[in-house]
Amino acid sequence: MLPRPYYLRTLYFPVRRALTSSRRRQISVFAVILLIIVSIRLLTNHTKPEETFGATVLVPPVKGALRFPGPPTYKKLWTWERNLPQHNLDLPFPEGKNGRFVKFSVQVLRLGWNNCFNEILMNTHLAYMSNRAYVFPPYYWTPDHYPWPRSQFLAREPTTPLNALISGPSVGGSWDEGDKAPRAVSDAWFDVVCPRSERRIINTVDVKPNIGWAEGTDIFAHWQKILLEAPESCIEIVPAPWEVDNFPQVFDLWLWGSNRILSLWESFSKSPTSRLLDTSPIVESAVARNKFLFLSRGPNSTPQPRDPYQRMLAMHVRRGDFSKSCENLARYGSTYYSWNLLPFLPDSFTPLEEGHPDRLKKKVRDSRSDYLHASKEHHTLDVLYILTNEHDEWLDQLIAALRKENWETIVTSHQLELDAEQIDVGMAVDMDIARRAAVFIGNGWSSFTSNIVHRRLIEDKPPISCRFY
Ligand SMILES: Nc1nc2c(ncn2[C@@H]2O[C@H](COP(=O)(O)OP(=O)(O)O)[C@@H](O)[C@H]2O)c(=O)[nH]1
Ligand SMILES: [Mg+2]
Repeated sequence: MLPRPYYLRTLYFPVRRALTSSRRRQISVFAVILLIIVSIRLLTNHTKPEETFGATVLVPPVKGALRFPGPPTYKKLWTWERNLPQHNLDLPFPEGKNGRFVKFSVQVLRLGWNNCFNEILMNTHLAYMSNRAYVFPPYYWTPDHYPWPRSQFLAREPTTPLNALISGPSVGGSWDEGDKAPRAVSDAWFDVVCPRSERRIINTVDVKPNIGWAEGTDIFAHWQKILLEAPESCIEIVPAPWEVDNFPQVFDLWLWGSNRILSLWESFSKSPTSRLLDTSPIVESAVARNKFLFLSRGPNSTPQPRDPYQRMLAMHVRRGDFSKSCENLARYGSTYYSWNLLPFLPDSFTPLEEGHPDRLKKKVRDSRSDYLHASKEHHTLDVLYILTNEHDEWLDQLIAALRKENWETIVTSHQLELDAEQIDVGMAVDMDIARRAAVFIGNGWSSFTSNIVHRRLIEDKPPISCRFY
């Protein structure tokens, strides 16, 4: 036998030595640890692929399980927001160091995005009508809605820059050409331009009792007068003590959930705050990236518009925490939420009914036929998009029922391919797809649905295309 080359001997003998006693124990421990890590990774992997419609469906994460990719840092976007051009003390009035500002420190935080969003928009409108710059905060997540578990939080409290979620005047975008109204500024800039010592503080406890449960337009006019007439540059509106008012917002939940909000539709829907509201570039990129999912899968002979959104019916299946909320809403005798109450929409409020899949199937069928019937051009609706915060058996039953209803393409939120930032703004991505769809069916009690309806109506989508179940 030929002698073993020297380098092999030196490699070989140490291993032989290692396999004795303690080294062998070390290797076994390492192997067990590796096995545990691999098993955890496999068990918590959120992308368990399933085959449906010939496409891979991504099963959403198990609650509390690790999610990959992890949360975004938004490092560049935070810097971009910090450097907005209106963050400049030298700008002429009504911007700059002598500008006019109003910060709504009463705005709801740590609630669903849409409860925050409708308030952000109405407060922007009020600031604009008072010739003051609106001060925008980041979005503070409620941990239950954040797409990642606590173990993956990058900060004690997750926040998202508002410019990731929306674009337009509410987040510092320009007003109409030639409009000299001051542009919105970030709350960090407000601290620079309006140090605490220079702020006039208005507590809602001194204002709200005077207007009580008035019409939306009266509440708006009351605040507008105060903000317009105040000579101070810097105003901060702070909440009444909790014991006095547990909904201390300027436009509070009692208003959003009642017909009193409707008197504001006329001015709000025509306002530049509504008209210039836009989709954020991050949301836009997520929608574009997933467009192929919606392209026609029907026969070539079917007359089809080339734009898949013109062939789409989108349905917001609001589940999860809402099953409980619905019981409460029924108990309080609550009506639809906000713009879902607009009287010219085809589906008016009916007392809460069980959201059975068969009822939703009928709603989809009727909404499709009502729309096609009312439509002057020849249309095809063959793409169904289900936007949802849930993946459970109930949803599977619904999809199975709808599959029998001649939909060539059925896609749900869980099939979207998204990177970390796009996952973070996932609700806005779903809302944007629903905004574009020819027909939208939503949950009348949901602010998520109501904000989709708002944008659809601003863009002149016909009322017959906005339905509720
Ligand atoms: N991506 C996505 N998230 C949803 C959907 N429905 C609810 N959610 C999540 O649940 C939250 C619901 O809160 P909110 O936006 O205030 O709407 P509301 O509670 O229905 O009035 C959203 O902000 C999302 O985080 C959905 O269809 N798609
Ligand atoms: Mg909510």
